[in-house]
Formats: sequence, structure tokens, C-alpha cells
Amino acid sequence: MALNVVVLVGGVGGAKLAFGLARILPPEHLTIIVNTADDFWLYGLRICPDLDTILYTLSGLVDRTNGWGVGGDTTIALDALRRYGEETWFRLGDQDIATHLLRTGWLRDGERLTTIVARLSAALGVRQTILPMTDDPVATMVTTAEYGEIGFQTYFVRYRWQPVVTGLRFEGIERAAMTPEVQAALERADIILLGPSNPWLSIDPILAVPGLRALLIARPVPRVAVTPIVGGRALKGPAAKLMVELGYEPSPEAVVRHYGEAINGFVYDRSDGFLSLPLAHVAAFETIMKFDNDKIYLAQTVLEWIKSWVSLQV
Ligand code: FO1
Repeated sequence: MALNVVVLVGGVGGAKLAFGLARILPPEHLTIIVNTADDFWLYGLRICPDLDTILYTLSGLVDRTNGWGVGGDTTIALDALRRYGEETWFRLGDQDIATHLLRTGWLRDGERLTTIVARLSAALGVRQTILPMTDDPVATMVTTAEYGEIGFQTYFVRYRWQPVVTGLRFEGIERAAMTPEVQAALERADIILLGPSNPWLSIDPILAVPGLRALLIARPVPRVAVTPIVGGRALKGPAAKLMVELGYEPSPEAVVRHYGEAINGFVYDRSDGFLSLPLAHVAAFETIMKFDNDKIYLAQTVLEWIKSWVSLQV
């Protein structure tokens, strides 16, 4: 019998592992819980970059160079917005805008983000379950040395994550409710994975949804994080830079310590040699996922390793 696997992810890095898992698991056995704290409003549209990255990756529509947006998309609407004097630092493609138009309309009609994602998934032929971490609006706010507190996408895209970060907060998180779908998925899970996403920017908002971290910790199943840090550097994006700015060493050890009780297993990269980590279950694999084969290999290797350790315990 296939196991139920739940994976917590942010954007591009997590999407790669989700892709690998989707290739080897029956679709009804894979649930992807996605960060929504990088969602924001732009031109009156609700944009959910991490959700869309997962949706486009699993449907095969994704732009394979960027890892986000729709492959081959044009930017005619963005050019027209520029003509009106609008700022266009966030590159929204024309096909991508169709997703935002529908989602915004459905949200305005009072529909939950969870059911909206299910509708979009079904229309794009995605059979795995993609769940937003919450239906409620949460916004990552980044305090920077240069600009004070700014929204996440302003920090990440507009300023290309160059400002020095002195603090982070997730606006609205206290009022965010865990959805019944997220709760049920975690309660049913045989294996819970934390993808190689940024622990502070992508995974922390998910764990900060009231009750979610406690539910995770209470589950007596493998809860395994895959490292986003290899050789002291981030696989993608600002994880290593951010860790230094927040006073941590950019290392797998610091990631393990940060996750604390939320995990009981950890996968780091083979190139980091032998690491002594304060966890019962630790493995070193090839974690860099450049090609589709790498994604499938890592997903397969991690699941096989977890299954071997679970059967040893039984
Ligand atoms: N990332 C960029 O670096 N530049 C962009 O212009 C950009 C546009 C964009 C449009 C739609 C979308 O779904 C994602 C987009 N991203 C862009 C990626 C995204 O903002 C980040 O990767 C995530 O928010 C971080 O997890």
C-alpha cells in the first residue's frame, strides 16, 4: 500500500522536490502544503507566487528557466501597464494574469483559496492535492537596514534580496486558521517532508499557522527536512545571506537547530562530508536538483531511506 506523503514547500526549490515526488507517487497519495505569506495585491489582482509555482510545475506549464511563471509567456499586458505609468518590476506574464484574474474574481465572490486552488488544479490536470497553508491573508514583512519595513516581494523581486534583513514578521498570522484540509492531510500523513525551501521565508510561515507546528510535532511519523544549504551557500535565493544577517551560521546544523522538534530526520548534501547532527535519523544524498532526473532521484532516495528506517523500528 502506498504511503501518504505530505510535503511543506515554498517556491522554486520546494517545487523541484514536489515534482520528483509527483513522478513516483500515486497522485492521491501526495499532498503539497504551500506557503502563502508571499501573496500580495498588484493592479487589483491577488497574486500567489508560491502556489502558482507549484501549480505550473506540476501541470508542466512552468517556465523551466526561471522556475516560476508560464513557459513562453508574453508580457503585452505589462507593457500596456507601463504605458499608463505603472511600475512593472514584478514580471507578470499574460497567461499568468489569467490565473490571477480568475482567482481574484473567485475570492471576491467569497470562495476559499483552498477551493480556488483545487479548481485551478483540476482545470490544469494536476491530480495531486495542492493546499494553501491557510485561507486567510498573511503577509511576510521584512525589516531592512536600508528601507525599514517592506513587503516580501518588494524585498525579494524589486530589490533582488540585496537589502540587509534585521527582522521578519508574518502579518495576520495570529488570525490565520489552519484549514480542515491541511489538518486532515497532516493527520493522515505517513511521512511529512519539509522541502529544500528557505526555512525562514518559506517554511516558517507554514509552521507559524496557529496549531500547525504543534500538530506536526504530535504526529508519530517521520518528519524529514531536506537541506536548502549546501557548502555554506543557498541552493537558490537569499537563505544563506539571510541566515548571516539574522545571526546564524549558514549551515545544515543551524537549519536543524532552527526546525527543532518539528523534525526528527534530516537530509543534507553529500558534498558537505560527515556532519554530526543532533537527530536520530540523518542521511547525506545528492540534493542538488538541476534536471528532472535529479528531482526524481532525490524524491525516490529520500522516501526509500525513510521507509528503511521506519521498517527497522517496527
Ligand atoms: N521572481 C523574480 O525574481 N522576478 C519576477 O519578476 C517574478 C515574477 C513572478 C510572477 C509570478 C510568479 O508566480 C512568480 C514570480 N516570481 C518572480 C517569483 C516569486 O516572486 C518568488 O520566487 C517567490 O515569491 C519566492 O518564493
